[in-house]
Amino acid sequence: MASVERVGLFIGGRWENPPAARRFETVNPATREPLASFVAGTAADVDRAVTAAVQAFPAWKATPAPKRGSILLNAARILAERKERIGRVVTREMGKVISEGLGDVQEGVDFLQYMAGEGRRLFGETVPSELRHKFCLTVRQPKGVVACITPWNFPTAIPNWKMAAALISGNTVVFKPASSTALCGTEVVRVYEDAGVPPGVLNMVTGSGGVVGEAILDDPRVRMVSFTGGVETGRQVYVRSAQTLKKVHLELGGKNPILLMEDADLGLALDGVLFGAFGTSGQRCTATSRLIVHEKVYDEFLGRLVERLGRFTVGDPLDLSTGMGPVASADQEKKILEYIDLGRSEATLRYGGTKLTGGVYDRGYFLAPTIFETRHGTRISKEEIFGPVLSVIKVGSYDEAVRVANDVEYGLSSSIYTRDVNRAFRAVDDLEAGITYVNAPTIGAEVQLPFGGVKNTGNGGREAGTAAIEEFTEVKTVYVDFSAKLQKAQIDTE
Ligand code: UN1
Repeated sequence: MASVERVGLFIGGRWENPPAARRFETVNPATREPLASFVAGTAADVDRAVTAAVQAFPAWKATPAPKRGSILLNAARILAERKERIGRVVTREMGKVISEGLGDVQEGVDFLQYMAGEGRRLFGETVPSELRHKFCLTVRQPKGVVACITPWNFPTAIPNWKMAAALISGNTVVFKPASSTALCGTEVVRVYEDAGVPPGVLNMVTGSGGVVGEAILDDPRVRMVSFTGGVETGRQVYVRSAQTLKKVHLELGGKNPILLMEDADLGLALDGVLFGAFGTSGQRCTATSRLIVHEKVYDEFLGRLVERLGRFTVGDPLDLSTGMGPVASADQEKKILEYIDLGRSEATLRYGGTKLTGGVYDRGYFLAPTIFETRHGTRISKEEIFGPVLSVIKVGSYDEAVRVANDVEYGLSSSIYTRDVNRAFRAVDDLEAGITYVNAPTIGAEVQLPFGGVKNTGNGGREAGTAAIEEFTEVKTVYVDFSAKLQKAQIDTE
């Protein structure tokens, strides 16, 4: 432990590194080398972080939103300057290939720039009154202290999504990054600190969900929690937050389909399926985990897909020629291999299905990209695996494809490949998902549009775009009566 960087908690603008604190380390999933060590925060640490956020709130709320925006613009610039270095930290700590590590950071830069501009909007509404000489409008106000609890799969992008939206809205933040990517979370916090976010406005407490997460959820001073992660944890976050009547924003799982129709451009679809299913080793909420293929092109497409996978490289994620890196952790590897075993018993393995061994593979958590041919209804075709495992399902028609696509508990992203414009627009209507792509895979959301899903993917919220502002603000309704007399709504009806 001596050789790795020792990161502290960030509370009230100070990095705290109590020598006696319990600590944990993050590990490079490609090599199992330790990267950095972190404080395993306690309930008392959370209490101090929330107190710091409460104390910083009035001044931050009173800071004009365009001024808050200029601080976020500084953060965007600093993050862009550090993109190469932090992109490598993403790859080393989480395992996604370097082009995607850089993309993770870029998504934060984009979002900070976008949210900086929101500082000059934060629009309310003006609405006519039913009475004379009365003016009605709404303004957006911050909620107070909000908590951002983020996952390991987009370890810099998602903290930026949540924190930039929270901060431009005038909230103060307690941030708990995923434990396995705490260095990425730390890098983001350092950017905000260097950009001039005042002490106490952003606080980071590292540590476990069971200790730090629960202390955050139980604190009545935290008015909102924004959580991205698995559906089971999301459900626990929701239930636990009910005690303090927090607003809960949840982004949970997906079982995202590509519908491949018989008239599709198969070459285009091939690139899309490979990127959608095996990008980030399939560890995106938006990953393509189901390929629903029209029977007329099924054999041809599957043959081409398997042939392409034969030339797909798995290996060192820092190497620019690598197609897919390791999965993110030993836990991930174990869970995915269990699903692969299940798949062998209930479906036909068409490609991969193994842990890779020998050479660099023995140092990390490397799995082969895996394809199962299956009928709709098997567990691998319906449950979120969160790994490089694609279920391929044959259908006889567009209507059957939609029925299969919709018959899962999730509804985050979806896609159709077709050249028929009518069918493309019908899919936009028919697919039960928060996002539908036409002739593009299920991944690749842009920050200026709302992001989120239906059914068990969440509880109705959206992040990114202006939707994020709605999530992180309260609406205040203002009535200004300039008639100089008492006017009674609903009673003075003449
Ligand atoms: C996630 O998988 O949790 O659309 C977020 C995408 C990325 C964001 C994914 N821009 O795949």
